[in-house]
Amino acid sequence: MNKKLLTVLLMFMLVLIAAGCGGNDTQTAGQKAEGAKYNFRLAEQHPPEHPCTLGDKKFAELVTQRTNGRIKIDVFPSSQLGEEKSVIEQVQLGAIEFTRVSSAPLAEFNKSFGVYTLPYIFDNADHMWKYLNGDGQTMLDNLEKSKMKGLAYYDAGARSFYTKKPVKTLADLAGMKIRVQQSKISMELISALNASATPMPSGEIFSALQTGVIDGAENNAATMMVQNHFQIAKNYILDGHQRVPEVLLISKVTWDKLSDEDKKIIKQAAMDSVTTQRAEWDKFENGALTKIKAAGVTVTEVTDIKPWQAAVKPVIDKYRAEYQSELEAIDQARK
Ligand code: BDP
Repeated sequence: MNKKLLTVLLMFMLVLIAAGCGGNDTQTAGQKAEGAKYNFRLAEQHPPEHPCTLGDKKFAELVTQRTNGRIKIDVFPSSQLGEEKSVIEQVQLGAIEFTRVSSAPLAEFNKSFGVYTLPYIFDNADHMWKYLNGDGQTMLDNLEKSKMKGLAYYDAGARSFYTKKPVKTLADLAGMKIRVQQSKISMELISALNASATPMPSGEIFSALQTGVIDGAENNAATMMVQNHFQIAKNYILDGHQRVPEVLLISKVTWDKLSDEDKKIIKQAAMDSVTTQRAEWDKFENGALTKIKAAGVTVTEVTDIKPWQAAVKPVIDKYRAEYQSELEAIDQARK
């Protein structure tokens, strides 16, 4: 083979190699290629065994399967890519392509999600899912205004208080410093219960409980267990004050780059992963409650929830006008 031909052949091979492993995004500018290759990241706050992470992984697996390996999504659990608020900011910029976050911090970026932080608006999981699968879907689409696109909801059960000192009644909460999500309405809810709201990222709760910066926090049993909070907060009162759904989302920067075909695959895979997350959720949440009881946590059922609902009613009243259309649709979903 002569030298010239060899050089041409070598150059051709180099071009082929470059096209095959061109980093995150191998499509040329402006081209919404059906066949573009991508390697995306998904930020998850929970550890690998948590139902949310299992849902994320199912989603990633379906996308890879349905694109024959053309789109790869790596799930980064345990807050490896940062806490929720900072992850959302990075998703807005397109620096992180996907995340699963709680609606509460999301509300600071898109106000309508604040409706999910209002207390006792859903009677149970069925009521919530009826809304999420109906009008709740429009809220996912409206995230585009905030440089994101909601793909699907995941379950997060109901949030209840866990404390170092026993809380048997509403009055026992008075004066306690309670960690809340970084959300305005959640803070007002705590104040309405005469406790003192201390917002902080989830990853700081364990040491804040240990050092006495806070007297308690509130969450579902799954989070209380996976974050080891049950080792310090030995009292759990099942008041179920909020049902704050999780949201799986994609950066609008990323979304806009995708071909219509890829958009369809991604949306459908996200919706299909909900079945996995919800099935895992039910098992995991029940198991977590059993485990924390076995670990010596006193679990108190609330026999009469009315005084709790009455105490936080001013919070709903304050926001009723702002969330009128969402609240009406939530009421409708009860029928
Ligand atoms: C859990 C959510 C998680 C939140 C956490 C919190 O799954 O996304 O970060 O609550 O309280 O239930 O911050």
